[in-house]
This record gives sequence, C-alpha cells and structure tokens, in this order.
Amino acid sequence: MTTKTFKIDGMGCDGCANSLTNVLNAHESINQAKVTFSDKTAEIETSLDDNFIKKMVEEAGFQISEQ
Ligand SMILES: [Cu+2]
Repeated sequence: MTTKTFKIDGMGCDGCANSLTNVLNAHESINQAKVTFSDKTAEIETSLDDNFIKKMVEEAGFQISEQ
C-alpha cells in the first residue's frame, strides 16, 4: 500500500470531510483515509489506482482537483 494525497473540491464543512472519510474507509482496499476540510486534502493509504479513487470521490459528491 502507498499513501497518496489528493486535493478535494466541493467540500463545504467538516461534515463533508467526515462523510467522505467514512465512504473511503468503508472500502476494503483502503487501509486508511483521512480527509481534512481546512486543507481540502485527502490522505489515502491504498493499493487502488487513482482513477478508481477519483470515481469514488465523485460518487460521494466531490471532485479531485489535483493529486
Ligand atoms: Cu458539508
């Protein structure tokens, strides 16, 4: 597993960050995810490829702006 950091767009509050954290952590191939609203970042320890993570983030209602 590697840890990757993504910039997340579309979060309006800590609740958004928490819900995205929960969505990501529910996936069996994500070892740990930490989303920080103030930094607009998601730190994800995973073996999943970036496109898959991008899709998960979009399905949760947010976007990855850079990685
Ligand atoms: Cu919110």
